[in-house]
Amino acid sequence: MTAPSSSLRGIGPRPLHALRLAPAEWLQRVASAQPPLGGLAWGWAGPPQGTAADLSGLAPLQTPLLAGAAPWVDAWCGEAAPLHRGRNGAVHWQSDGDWAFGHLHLPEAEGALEATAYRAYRDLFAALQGCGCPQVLRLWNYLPRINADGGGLERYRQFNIGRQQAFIDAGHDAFEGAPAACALGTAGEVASGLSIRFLAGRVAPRPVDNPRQVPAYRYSTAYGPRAPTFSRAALAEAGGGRVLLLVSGTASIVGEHTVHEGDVVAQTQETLRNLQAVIDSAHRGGSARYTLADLQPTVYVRHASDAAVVQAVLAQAVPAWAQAPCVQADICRANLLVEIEAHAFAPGALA
Ligand code: 3EB
Repeated sequence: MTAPSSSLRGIGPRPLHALRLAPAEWLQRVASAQPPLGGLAWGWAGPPQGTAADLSGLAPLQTPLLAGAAPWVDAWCGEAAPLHRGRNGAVHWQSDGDWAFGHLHLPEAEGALEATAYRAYRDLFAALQGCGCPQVLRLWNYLPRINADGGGLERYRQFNIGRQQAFIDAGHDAFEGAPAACALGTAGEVASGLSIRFLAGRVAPRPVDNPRQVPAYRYSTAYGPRAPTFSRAALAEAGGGRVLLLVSGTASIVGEHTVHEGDVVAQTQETLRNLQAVIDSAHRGGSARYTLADLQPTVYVRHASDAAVVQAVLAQAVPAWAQAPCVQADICRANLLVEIEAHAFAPGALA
């Protein structure tokens, strides 16, 4: 059996941590007495399957790193052991009783992205019920050819239809209260399939909005027949008297429209203003305080050739981000050139 759940102990969750690790450090942790719940592997396929190290909660991404970037793993770790693991269809998860991290990969039949997204989320929600951590805090979505036409509708918009319907059918908030998320392209062909990772807990996070932007779940039909299902950010008590801020993919959108089309410098600057607005908004949700420099960012650029200028803008605005990890990926609107997601822990409590 696992350690007693903290609900029985009558106090908040045991601490959650996020660590950026080199692959060798990930392997050490997997072999340790306190293995990670899971992680996102960037530019690394993990150890060969079936080896002692196993993939242990690791979900490699098919998004290529920029030239010269070293592979890394974004690991999510609790402090309790042993972990319990489970599987529901394509969904795999590990949990310490307070936190769960999971992943799924579903191959896609040509022309069936909406159904694939629906099935992925239906199975994901079923897995959450079974794992004792029914509240999703953060979702990472990766799909091939995200901006391509999928038979009269952009593939990202098809994905949004299936995702929103699955939220509604499972009784999860598809509008106010939706989790933090991102949705990016992968380098593969359509058949390579939809990949989702998720972080979940026992307690629903507090959604955070961005007053500069229309909530994505209220986008007009100009951006597709069904709106994307995510909040701009989420706050969660993370144990140890800390609050975790999870910032969704953030881009150069004001109101609901893309601004600075074709200008990657201005898009990066607008994205920074949006990130600051999300932080300001998060401060109204409790006593934890964050600055841009506190955030652990992941930067996605549509064109690898833009990476240097984006990194220069970021390093000037936020010196702590001089080494921000930067990945090439298609972003979910064809006119967006850059997107930044982030998370941070700070001492405090929710209001
Ligand atoms: C935007 O603000 C940019 O569909 O889950 C950012 C974060 C975006 C999450 C998602 C999409 C998603 O609309 C795109």
